[in-house]
Parts: sequence; structure tokens; C-alpha cells
Amino acid sequence: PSQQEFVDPNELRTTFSLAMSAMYKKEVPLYGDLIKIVQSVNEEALRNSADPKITAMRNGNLASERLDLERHGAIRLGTPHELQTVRRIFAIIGLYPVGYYDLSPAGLPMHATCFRPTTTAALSRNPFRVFTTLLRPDLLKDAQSKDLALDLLSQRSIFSPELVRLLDAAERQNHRLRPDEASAFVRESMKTFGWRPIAAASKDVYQKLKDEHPILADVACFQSAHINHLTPRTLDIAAAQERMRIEGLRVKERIEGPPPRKCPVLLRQTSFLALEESTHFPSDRGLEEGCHKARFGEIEERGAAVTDRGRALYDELLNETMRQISACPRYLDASQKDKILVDTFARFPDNWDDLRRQGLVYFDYSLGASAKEATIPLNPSVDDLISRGVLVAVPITYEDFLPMSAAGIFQSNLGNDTTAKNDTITSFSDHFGFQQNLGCAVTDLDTAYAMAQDASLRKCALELGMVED
Ligand code: OOG
Ligand code: NI
Repeated sequence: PSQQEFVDPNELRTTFSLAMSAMYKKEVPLYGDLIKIVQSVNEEALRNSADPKITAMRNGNLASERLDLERHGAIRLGTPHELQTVRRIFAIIGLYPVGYYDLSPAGLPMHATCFRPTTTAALSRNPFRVFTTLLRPDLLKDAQSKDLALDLLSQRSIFSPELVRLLDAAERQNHRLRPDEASAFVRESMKTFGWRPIAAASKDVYQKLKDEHPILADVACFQSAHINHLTPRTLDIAAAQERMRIEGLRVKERIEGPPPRKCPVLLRQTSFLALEESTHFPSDRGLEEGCHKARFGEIEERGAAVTDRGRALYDELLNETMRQISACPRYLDASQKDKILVDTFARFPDNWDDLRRQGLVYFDYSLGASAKEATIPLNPSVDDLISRGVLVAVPITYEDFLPMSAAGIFQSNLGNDTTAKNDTITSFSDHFGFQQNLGCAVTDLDTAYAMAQDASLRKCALELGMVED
């Protein structure tokens, strides 16, 4: 068959994410409320905000912002085989593993990658991505619960035979599917990521795993890799968080990530807390009623991607903030903790020129309006060209995640008892082991931004006739 007979992966990603969103709204109706809140906060921000990025949006091409499409979801997997199969599923909708995230420093026996579109063109077609964590049995100290969990995981099969058949077919067709195959693929994938109301373990086993670590119960005791949240993009995360509170949602205490800034960097996130959902556990006497807490809704606001140096500074200031918070002998409420964050981050420059000159943020360069008329000195610096209006620098958006923020989101949604046993997890990263389990390398997180910046500069140099093709 010719290329035309296959569905474009970017298009299929949209179909897939819309199906996921519809399913999740049905499964977790509160998520539908969250979407409405975010939409109304975004509309207000678009109408009233003086933030140059938002006014540009108001005057520019709003449709290209795709504000109404979720930015990400998250799943938690139990075995290398599940991770490899999920990788095959996501390749069909144009998502590839980028970045390695070690969550063990936060007491979680998990590590992760993000499956996402890797080009600007694909991101702008549909920005949907999936934060995907994998259980690390090597970090579980209690042999009995580890065996119980591995046993449950070895018995479950979260991919339907039809889905597996479609994955094989796609691989014979360069990861593409025909329209009829594509609809079957979306339908069958939803079975993998949907909620199954009957647990795979008895209540006793569930409780035992939960006592060992709540994440263990969530990963091992169910028949699917249920999506645990979806995350729309908000233009004003503080306003959206406040609105969630007003509407009576139970929200996470603090927003994760950097403090509010004039020049936003990286990623800020918060969530409504996971719900108690009724669940049925198999037993000798038939089904036993119980409940499980795993699924929530999250919102995110994205800023600029930072360079290695910017990231080192971010990590240093975040560690310093956490050190001060934990060293404080008094009880600190959320606003006191936020104050420490703001004060500590005063050391992170907050205007685009400084951020650019100090090499803290990645920029996309293009020719300015006066590029063609301006006189260009010999061997000009980028600064030179910017001050002459030859070049315009726009910060590149951060498309990835932050391990400590992810851990904060995890923990608020596992319940307050999570931290109790945190000290039973030894922390070390296993980037190599993760890639082995995945069956391929994850793309380095930093390189992509550096390459995008370099490529934009090179394009400008070509257009100005400063270099030859
Ligand atoms: C994933 C939590 C991390 C994020 O946005 O950082 C995450 C999970 O709870 O499974 O989604
Ligand atoms: Ni998330």
C-alpha cells in the first residue's frame, strides 16, 4: 500500500489523546470539572493578562496554541515487557522516550521516561505526551512483598491479543496503520490504559503491598496500566489552583517547581488530590468491596528550557530551599514554605537578556525586521546582532519534566502515609538498567534543546549570507 493509505501518526496521536480524555472524564468526572475550571481561567487570562506572552497569544494565532488539548498523562508499569510493549504502542502515535528520571531520592522505587513528540513540528501538531514510570523491584527490601508483587505482575496480561496483533502489523508497515486498523488500535489501547474495577489481588495481598509501599499496591494489584491523571495546560497556574479551591476540590498544598517569575522557566504543576474509588477484590466468598486511591487531575504551566548551567542553578536553589524547610524547627505552612522558595530563587536572574547572556536559558533565534537593512560588523557577536535588531531571540519552551516535582505529585496522591516507609528505599539511579528494560536508549534531554538553538542560529547565519550551506 502507498503512504496515503496509512494514517499520519500525528493525526492518530490526536485521535488517541481525545479517546483517552473522553475515557478519563467518564472514569473520573471531577477531571471534567477541572477542564472547565482551566478553560475559564485561560479565557480570563487571555482577556485580561498583561503578560507579553499571553498578549501575543491574544493577538496571534490562538488555534496554534492548542490550549484545549491535554499536555500529558501518566502511567505506572510493572515489568520490562510492559515497558517494551508500551514503547511499541507509543511509536505508532509518534511518541518516543526522552529523558531518564530517577525517583528513588524521593523514596519511590520507580524510575521513568517521558514518551513524547520529538520535533517542534510534531509538538505543534499535538503536544500530548505520557510520563511513564517503571517499578524497580531491586529497590524493594521486603522479600515477601516483592515476591507477591512480581508474582501478580507475571500473571497479568494488560495488552489484548488484538492489540498485540496490530502492533505486529504496524511494525511490518514502518509503524503505520491503515484507517480501519487505526480505529481498532485506539479502541484496544484504551483497554490497556483504562480502569478495571476488579482488582487482580485479594484484599489481604493488596493491603500487604500497600503497607510496604502504596505505589506497590497501585502498580501490581490491577489488571491494567490505568492512566492515573491527565494534565491540561493553564495560562495562570496560581489562579487555576485558587479556583480549584473555591470550587471545593481538595488540592495539593503547594505548586511544584520554580516560584512565580516574570520570565517563567521549566515547569510548574499542581493537582487535585487522588480520589477514593470503590474497587472489588476477589476472595473465596466472591467479590469483596474495598477502595483504592490513585487517580487525580493535574495542571501545568510551562516556561523556558534551561541549559546545563541553568539546570545546575535550579537544582542548587531547589535543594537549598528544601534544606531550609527541613532545617526549620517550627511548623511551616504552605505560604511560609513558598516564601523560602521565592527568597532562595532571587539568585536566579529574572530577565531574558540576563538569562541569555549568562547562558542559562535556550533560545530560538530568527531574523529581526531590520535584518536586511542593518550593517553587520565583521565577526559580530550574537549580542551585537540582537542590539542592532538583526536577530530576535525567543525562549524555547521546556517540554520535559522535573524529577523532584514528579515525586511531589506522586507523594501527594499516594496519601499521607507514603513517607512513613520512605527510609526503606535506597536511592541510586539506574539509567543503564532502565534502557535495557526499555530495549533502546532514551534521548538525552538537554541535547535536543541545544541542537534546536544551534540550528536556529545556523539558519540565521545562512539567511544573512554569513556562512555557506
Ligand atoms: C506520575 C507523577 C509525575 C508529572 O507531571 O511530573 C507526573 C505519577 O503519579 O504516576 O506526572
Ligand atoms: Ni503529571
